[in-house]
Amino acid sequence: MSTIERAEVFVASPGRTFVTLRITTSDGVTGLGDATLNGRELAVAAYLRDHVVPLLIGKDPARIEDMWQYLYRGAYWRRGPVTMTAIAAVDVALWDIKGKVAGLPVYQLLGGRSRDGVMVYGHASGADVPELLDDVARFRDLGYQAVRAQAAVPGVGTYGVRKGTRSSYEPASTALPEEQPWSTPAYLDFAPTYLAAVREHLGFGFHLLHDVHHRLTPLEAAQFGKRVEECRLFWMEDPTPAENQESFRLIRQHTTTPIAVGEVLTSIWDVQTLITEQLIDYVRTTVVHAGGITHLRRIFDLAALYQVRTGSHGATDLSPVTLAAAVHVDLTVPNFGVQEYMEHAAETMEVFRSTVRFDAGALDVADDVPGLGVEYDEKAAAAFPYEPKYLPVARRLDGSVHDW
Ligand code: KDG
Ligand code: MG
Repeated sequence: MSTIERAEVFVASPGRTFVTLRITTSDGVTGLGDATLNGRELAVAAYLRDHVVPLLIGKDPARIEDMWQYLYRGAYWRRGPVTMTAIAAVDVALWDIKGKVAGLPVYQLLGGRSRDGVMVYGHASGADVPELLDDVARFRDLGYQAVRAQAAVPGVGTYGVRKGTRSSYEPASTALPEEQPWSTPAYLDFAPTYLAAVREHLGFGFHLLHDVHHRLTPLEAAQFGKRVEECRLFWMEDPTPAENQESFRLIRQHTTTPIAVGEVLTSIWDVQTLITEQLIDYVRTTVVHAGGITHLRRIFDLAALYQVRTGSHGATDLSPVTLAAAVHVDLTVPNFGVQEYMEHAAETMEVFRSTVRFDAGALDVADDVPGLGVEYDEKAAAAFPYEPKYLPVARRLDGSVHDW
């Protein structure tokens, strides 16, 4: 029997920080898992190195389900982003190994293709409305069928707006969190106007998305959703902090704007009420933060029963390993909605050699590459030592901390 011989945890910052788990079997087969938790990376690296890697050695890499149960149920402390990200890294690495052993891409092991490609949405942003309109048009020209739009609120600014010519608005450039001002009234006055401007100038021939980043109360979110109904958004994302699921009942009673939630939720129990009460339209849980392919599929299957579609988180803090795993899952599930996609920095792609390809607004993987189709170049990674970076923190104009 093949056994797990080695499990290594790599922490490097090629463009931004990634934590990567590589499992090697006694037959010399390797599998990769992403273990990146933005701004709290070393907590997961320690959880893996100190508490999980010793449990893996000598185990059968083929028993993916049993390993998941062992790491989840076998530990007294359950759920939460650190635990679920660590379990995800092991789970995804084992799926990668299973695919390589079988000589099949992971999507074949999950039941095969349900679609030819995975529709993605890109991130358009602007320091003002004309800049935002140009950026949305640029994404349309690149072939995107779905675009998220965020503009800086005058006098306040908004997280999610790209700086300069960088392809991403993250990570923050400082070693300590940047503090950004926030004003809900200013946002509520401005955001509906630029979403309307996007439709007025660029039409309805593509899906338009918007991320509220958990910043509103349920009533404010209901008002916002109502105001933007004529823009026919694909979704309004994270209108209120997701830990209070009852909020969504109130929002639902007032607006038909579709709702997407779940990028910070990490288990099927965290989304159970949202899904079974049909309080959301899209579930944004991801491979990396929600326990890997094994657990994410359970969430997506539950969602399918309630006509909730998938819309996995996919910003650049999710490594190319997660992006590949997401595409394999998205290709197979019946209730796929959309996949978030931000191009990784060139330095990131020097370290992660990925076979995932973008074409005509969709991502796909090669049919003849076994496993996930991503390799980690340890030597290239050595040129990018770990650099701590944090997400910004929002403060209201009176100085108090606001929700992320
Ligand atoms: O780690 C948080 C980031 O990924 C953040 O940008 C996520 O709101 C986000 C999104 O929708 O991608
Ligand atoms: Mg978001």
